[in-house]
Amino acid sequence: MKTQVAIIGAGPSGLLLGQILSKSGIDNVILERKDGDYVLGRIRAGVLESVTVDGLKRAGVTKNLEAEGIPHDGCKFVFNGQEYRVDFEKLVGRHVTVYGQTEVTRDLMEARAEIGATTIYDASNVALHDVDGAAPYVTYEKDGQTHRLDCDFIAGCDGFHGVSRQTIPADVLTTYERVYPFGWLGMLADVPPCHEELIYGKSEQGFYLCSQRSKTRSRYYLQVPLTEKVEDWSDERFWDELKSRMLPEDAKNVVTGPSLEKSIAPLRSFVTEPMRYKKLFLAGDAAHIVPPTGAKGLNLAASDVMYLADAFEDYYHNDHSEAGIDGYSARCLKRVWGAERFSWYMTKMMHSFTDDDAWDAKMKQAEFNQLLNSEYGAKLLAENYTGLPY
Ligand code: RFL
Ligand code: PHB
Repeated sequence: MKTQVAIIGAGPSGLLLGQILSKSGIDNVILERKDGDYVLGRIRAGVLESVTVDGLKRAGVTKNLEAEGIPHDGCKFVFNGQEYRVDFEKLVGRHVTVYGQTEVTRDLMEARAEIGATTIYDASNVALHDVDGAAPYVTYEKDGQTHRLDCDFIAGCDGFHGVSRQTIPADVLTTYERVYPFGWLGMLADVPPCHEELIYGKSEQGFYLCSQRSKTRSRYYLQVPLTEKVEDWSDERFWDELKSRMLPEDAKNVVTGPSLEKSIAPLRSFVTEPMRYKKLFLAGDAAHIVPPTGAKGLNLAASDVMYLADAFEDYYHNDHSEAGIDGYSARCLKRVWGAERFSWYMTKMMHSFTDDDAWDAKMKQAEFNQLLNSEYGAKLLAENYTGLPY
């Protein structure tokens, strides 16, 4: 088989890239190691910046988003008993859209099926070859047979544990990493949200987040030690712990019900530079990870993909111009580092670390006071949360 762009991974990065390229007349094939239902079963992001909405518009996949996405003009912070609403619209004239990653992925999968573009699910042992030569190709196994996909370029959209980044010689890459000493226990339930906007909270027992997917579906998170096991968290224990961390006036609005999903995610900051090696381009979680506190992971994936689509469009529609391709990594990394800083700052301010001392506690309070007391502080948070310039 031969294509112009081989895409590794059918997460949001790979599917969005594939759809934009197909709309632009650039042939592409996606290779995914899991099946479609597995990919859809991963419960992850819920907050879209306008750059992500623009990416979905560019891909022509906004019908459901327009009907079901909920614009949020602000969110609430609760810090050791004090509360503050960040009014995005008033402060920076922008909003975010609440719409789940599961729904984004489903919409992109359906749109890809409609145009008849090729996605090969259950592709095992995907291996990238000759990425530093003129004729790269990918091999994979499916139904007991080895197949070969020849291509001009490879887009590594295969997440943090994928094969693409590992294909790049170690001496070419520089990586930067912070691992946090706690995780987030997430729970999804078909109950109405406790508040019309998201609540990011820090209490004595740790961080909590009240998020939502729709008027009838809620997503909640609790900071937990990495030693916690999800089996030890009955629904009852989860609800009790959540309510005990919240302000009493918010806790009384929590509607409880059986969980649809519960899982623990570790928190990590990670960046690899550069994001391109010869014919291979990394996008999304394959190149960088942010802790979820800033709601940035999916949004960074979308901006990488838009830059990469620009680069391929420049190449294929502009006489094989390599300007976009050559500028890809630097263009992405500028935005990536901005989002890394914001996610790291939000994570530090809103979580209790086991080695926090009295000094750290005072610093966190002083950071929060900047939101309460300074319009500039609040504006900076609103600008970062709703999305840095694209
Ligand atoms: P994904 O989603 O990991 O998809 C990669 C795909 O590649 C496949 N794959 C391979 N395929 C073939 N061969 C191989 N060798 C392969 N290895 C892997 C995988 O099966 C998979 O299908 O990466 P992608 O597409 O870059 O998308 C990134 C986002 O998923 C991620 O950044 C966000 O979910 C992060 N995130 C959030 N981001 C936001 O913007 N807003 C949020 O509110 C938000 N909340 C979250 C989050 C992530 C979370 N977790 C679980 C880490 C909340 C949580 C709890
Ligand atoms: C979510 O709804 O899953 C969500 C929302 C905001 C975040 C992280 C996760 O910061």
